[in-house]
Amino acid sequence: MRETATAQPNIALIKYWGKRDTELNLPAVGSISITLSDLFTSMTVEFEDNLEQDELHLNNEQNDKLLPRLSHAIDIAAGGDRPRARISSECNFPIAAGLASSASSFAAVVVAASAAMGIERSVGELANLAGRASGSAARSLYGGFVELENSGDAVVVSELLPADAWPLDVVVAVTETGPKPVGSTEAMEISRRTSPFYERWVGDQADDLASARNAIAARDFAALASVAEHNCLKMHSVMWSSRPPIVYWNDATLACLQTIRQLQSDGVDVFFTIDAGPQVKAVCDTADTDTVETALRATDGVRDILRSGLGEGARLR
Ligand code: 2P0
Repeated sequence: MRETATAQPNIALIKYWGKRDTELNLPAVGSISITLSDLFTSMTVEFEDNLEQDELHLNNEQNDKLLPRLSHAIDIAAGGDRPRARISSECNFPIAAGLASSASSFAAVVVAASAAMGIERSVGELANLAGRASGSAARSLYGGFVELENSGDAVVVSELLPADAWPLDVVVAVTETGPKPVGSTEAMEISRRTSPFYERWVGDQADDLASARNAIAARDFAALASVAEHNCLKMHSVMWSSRPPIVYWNDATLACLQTIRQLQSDGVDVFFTIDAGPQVKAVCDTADTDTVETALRATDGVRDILRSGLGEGARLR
């Protein structure tokens, strides 16, 4: 009745923003991501008949704030009539700041809870359960380059290319360490209801997915850079044009984009992407990682740098 699973966050290159079914948490658009190797969340789930309610310890401290969503994820994996669970989590990077901590947490908790209940499930089934807890978590069940297809009543997630087939690095410029002003779940609904660009965003996603899929198959860095930056800025345009506006960026976010533009004009293979937070993720050729890190470290307002390669999907430890 006790199992531990580990999962890494993933960074979307073609973004998920908006839901077509909030009840089942089904995304309105497909997405393509890369799973990281060096940032991780480990989750231990222990079911205990004598426990009155679920308990969560995050990095050895009791945490009641994240407990409701994790309890819900365990209900999804183990059923609502399950015994109560003692959950303990370790995470080696800042949570709730747009670093995809929810993806790795929910992927790991669904794998650990299923195993602790003795239920054997395929990776595809686990991805669907993780996705019901948090859309982006479905992608962290797989390693390398991952596509989530949005079709029917379930999501279909698959590996486009394994991590070692095209070694890229991600340099994260941390520009703010506190929690974000509005969570993605709520922000997506605001965008769906109010942004005049939302329908166009959903309608154009298939083209961006096809471009990214082709670029990944051909390992064409320039093509992937072009569609990933375009898709990211389009998602943020939807956010900015929502009412109230959803603006996750700060001064340093924009300064990092300028640094990356300069690196690109110096011939460095690097592109940016930004999620529901102010951090900038620079994706680069592994030969250029030190150059990218040095430039981002020297950028005004950058507080910290995290580096990662590409890694594998969620698994039992
Ligand atoms: C993504 N994001 O594709 C996009 C890009 C943020 C910006 O998926 O409501 O935590 O739990 O399904 O997965 C963040 O949203 O949202 C996200 P829910 P989730 O990575």
